[in-house]
Amino acid sequence: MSSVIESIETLLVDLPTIRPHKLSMTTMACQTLVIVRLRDSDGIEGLGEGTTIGGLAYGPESPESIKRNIDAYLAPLLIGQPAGAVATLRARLDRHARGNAIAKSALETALLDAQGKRLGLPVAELLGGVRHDHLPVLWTLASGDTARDIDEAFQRLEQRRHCDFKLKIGANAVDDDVRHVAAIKQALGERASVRVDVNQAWDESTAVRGIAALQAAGIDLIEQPIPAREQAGLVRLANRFEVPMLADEAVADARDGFALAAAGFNGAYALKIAKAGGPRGALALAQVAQAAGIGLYGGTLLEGTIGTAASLHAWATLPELAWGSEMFGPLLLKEDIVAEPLAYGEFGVALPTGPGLGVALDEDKLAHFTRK
Ligand code: MUC
Ligand code: MG
Repeated sequence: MSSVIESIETLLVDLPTIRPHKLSMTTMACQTLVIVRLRDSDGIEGLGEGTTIGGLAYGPESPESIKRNIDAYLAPLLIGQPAGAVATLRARLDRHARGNAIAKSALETALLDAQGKRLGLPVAELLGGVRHDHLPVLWTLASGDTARDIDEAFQRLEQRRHCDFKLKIGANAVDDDVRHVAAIKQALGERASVRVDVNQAWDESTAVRGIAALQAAGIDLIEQPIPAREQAGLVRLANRFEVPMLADEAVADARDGFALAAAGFNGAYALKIAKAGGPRGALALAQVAQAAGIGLYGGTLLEGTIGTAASLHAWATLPELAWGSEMFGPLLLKEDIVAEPLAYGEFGVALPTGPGLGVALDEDKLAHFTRK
């Protein structure tokens, strides 16, 4: 008889960050991962991760709601079902539960990991096949201190870890933010690409002023300057400036991507498995973007190794990431819960090999960092 899903366990895992990470809406000193352990009747275990930023500061799902909603509503929809029917099971989750994209992403990841292990194939092979086994990864400078950010950037360049940098702005007055960004760009010069993420903090007129100054300072990409729902405003900004706009919170899945492209947006899209309800949904958005001639960027919600690996397996199948990726989440964490870390180097990261995600848990560390 074919394998069925026997149990789904969810764990809240609190990990300290290497330094405070300042975004427009919150400052993180710790990251909470929701780890999913899905066990099938043939003894195979699938791992998944659902992670967000700053409790409820980033979006409508918190780590606690992700865990609770999986336990109470989503897991019961999967228990007893055929384990390998990933597409059917994922559709079942959408039919019976609205929203909760991060929780669904964690479960889809666990289903894919288990199925890959069952078939002896990496998740990327289940998603269409590997086109790139080393992906570019930028670093986010967000210590809140200009001199410390410049030091950090030079360190990363010297280590050949990262050569593109994203700066988190929007928490301070625009003029202060522009001064901070321009100082970093001036210090790095042509050695690095410098981009900013405003995380929705500006209104449109503030954005016009801020973006004009950032463009003049040589910034390469402006991420989500205005609120997610102001799609018309984002289209206006994209058409007004030469420096491209990167839509992040404004574009979660393929439908959002279609609407924004149809409205005349000509920037780039940040793909995130967490926004799209899993790797498959993120790739569906990628296909819409490709059809519309919109460039892609591999995004993160600062996941740990499991969520980052799941994203890498998806991005590895794409023909091109015009803006690279930001799959650095594990590097922001002081501690990890996996046996082998991802292999970062040469300004990127290697796609993990081995069946499924290619990631194994370190049970001692997991037990130590799991919330009691
Ligand atoms: C975001 O909005 O892009 C990605 C990198 C980072 O530092 O925060 C995230 C979220
Ligand atoms: Mg962003």
